[in-house]
Amino acid sequence: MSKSLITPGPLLARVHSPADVRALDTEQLPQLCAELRQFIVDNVSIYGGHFGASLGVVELTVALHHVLHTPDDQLVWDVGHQAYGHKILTGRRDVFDTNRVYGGLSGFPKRKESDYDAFGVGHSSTSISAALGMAVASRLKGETRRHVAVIGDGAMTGGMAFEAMNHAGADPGSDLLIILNDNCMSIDPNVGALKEYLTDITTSPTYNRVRDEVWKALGKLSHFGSSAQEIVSKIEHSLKGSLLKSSNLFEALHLRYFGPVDGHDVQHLAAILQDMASIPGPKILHCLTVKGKGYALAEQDQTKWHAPGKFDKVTGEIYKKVYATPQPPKYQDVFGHTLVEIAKLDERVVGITPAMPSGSSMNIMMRELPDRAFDVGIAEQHAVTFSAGLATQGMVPFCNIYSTFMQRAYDQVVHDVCLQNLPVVFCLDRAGFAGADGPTHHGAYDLAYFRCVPNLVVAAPMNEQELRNMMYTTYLRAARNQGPSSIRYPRGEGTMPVWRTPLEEIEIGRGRKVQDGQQVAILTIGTIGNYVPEATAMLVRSGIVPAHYDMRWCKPLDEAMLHEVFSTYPHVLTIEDGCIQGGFGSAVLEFMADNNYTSVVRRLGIPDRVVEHGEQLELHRECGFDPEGIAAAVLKMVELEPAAPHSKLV
Ligand SMILES: Cc1ncc(C[n+]2csc(CCOP(=O)(O)OP(=O)(O)O)c2C)c(N)n1
Repeated sequence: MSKSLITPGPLLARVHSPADVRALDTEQLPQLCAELRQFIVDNVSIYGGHFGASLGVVELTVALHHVLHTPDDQLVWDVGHQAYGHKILTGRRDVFDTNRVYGGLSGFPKRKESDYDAFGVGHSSTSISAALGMAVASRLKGETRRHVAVIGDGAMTGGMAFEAMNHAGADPGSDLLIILNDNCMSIDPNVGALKEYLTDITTSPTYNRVRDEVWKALGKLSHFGSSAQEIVSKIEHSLKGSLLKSSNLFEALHLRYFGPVDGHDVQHLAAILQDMASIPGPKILHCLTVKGKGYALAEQDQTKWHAPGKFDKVTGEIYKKVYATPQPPKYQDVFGHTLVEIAKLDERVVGITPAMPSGSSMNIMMRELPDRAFDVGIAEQHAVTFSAGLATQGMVPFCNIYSTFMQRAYDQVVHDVCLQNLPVVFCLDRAGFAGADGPTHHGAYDLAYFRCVPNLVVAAPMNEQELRNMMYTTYLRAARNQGPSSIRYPRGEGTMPVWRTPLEEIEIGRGRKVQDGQQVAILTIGTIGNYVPEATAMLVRSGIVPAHYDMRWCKPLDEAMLHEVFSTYPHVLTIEDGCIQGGFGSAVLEFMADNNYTSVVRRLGIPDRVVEHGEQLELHRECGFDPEGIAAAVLKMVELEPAAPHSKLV
């Protein structure tokens, strides 16, 4: 049972499910909004999490739950980081203090968590496709349900959203409402021509006049019952006119466009949503909102308050640990600064990020070399092929994509970059367990999905110095037109307070022996190797001194080093913060089989199941590769699994 420190306001306290929101008079909705907003502020300030996005959709959330009959009606949130209000109104208020905590609520909508979470999300731009699928299913089954996708202007820049609208516009029989939650922000300021377009519609006097007339007419719709369809057609023809229609992007895709409307006027929103229920077919409602609405600091610095961490809700001070001595940097910052250093050596170097300038620290290059760093919007596929295009012209692109989001762009990596052997450097941030964001964000699969791709070399540094040297080495590989490379590193801080080491070229496919030992060799890839000294200290107490190899490259493997390992050690343990199937450990097993060695090999890594959210260390522990888990695995191997009498088959 959770012991939340937060007391909901009196009206919110009476809301146990959306039925209670539906039962309210519309005059009570503003108060519910105020209490819901306060509850979110109270909660996130104490327990952390995403912030500004949920504050921005408080009115939309309340209006939707007042009008829709969820869970029969299907409400799909895009990305889902803005769905805190939805969670609180749908029966999870009293356990909301467990949000994003190990064993607690997920920070994103999740089907397994609640019937009200119609679709699991985390990655952006999926909501329209999913809601359209639901709408078509309802049509085929003869059910009358409403289907609503709520998508931000940032998520709307993703290609999938357009693929889905293109399809939806050609399916007039499906009841789909897309709500465009337009706050002009992604995590960083939204970018691109679509943003300009949405601003144009918002400020165009013609649109605003038309909008007012449409709403006036719409207000009367409910009285006309079955003739609503006819009235809608009349509205469309008489008010919008063909010129206006073809100049509206959404209308051109055959989606009826309504708006823009004030997304903070809850009573008006509820009335509009009610009216729109009578309008059949695919349609879009353009709502204008302010990210961080109601918490002044969050409105002013929307990027900082996207997910600020815990803070003092009165002063707005974001709590940061204070240390007496210099601390190691975040890996993302090592990437950001090192990229600028390399870019200053060679003007062909450019940086690409799909909507993560702050998260990846590409913003450092965007500030220092603005002409050579590109935020392309939430468009991972485009980011990769755009990089490929740059590479064909002799540029040296560093394309930084979180490991989990790179899943989106796999075909582009294979087809556009690697088959053509183009010199793009991929930097995969948030590799391994992402932590509190959970399974939608864990960077579990990249070692496995990249090591099978021809021409690509696959690296993972154990510390900051290795990251810098790998960036420099893969830069040289790209500058010499020798092919594509990838480097993965995790979320969070490294281990070296003094990290600005001289850039050195290192040998591709050459590992590093960290420590000699007997009986057992531990082979690690990436930063998980930093657990080995602690595990070793535990093992030494049991009389076991394992050797440790930091393999550095998952592809090509250091075969000379593996020959040394397999001909010396009867027991070999591989460790990776990545999926156990097909990853680094699998590569080592393949080597062993191909070369007829017979050591006992055990692999630690992310198992073949969905691992939920929690602190990175908690998840490593759960999966048995925290320091204790590593020590236990070595002990078990040595004590219970005697090695074969011959270490090499003849
Ligand atoms: C495929 C993918 N790429 C990147 C992200 C990271 N991300 C999470 S929220 C977000 C911004 C979304 O902006 P918007 O849809 O406008 O919502 P807002 O936060 O402004 O409410 C981004 C880029 C993601 N979730 N999915």
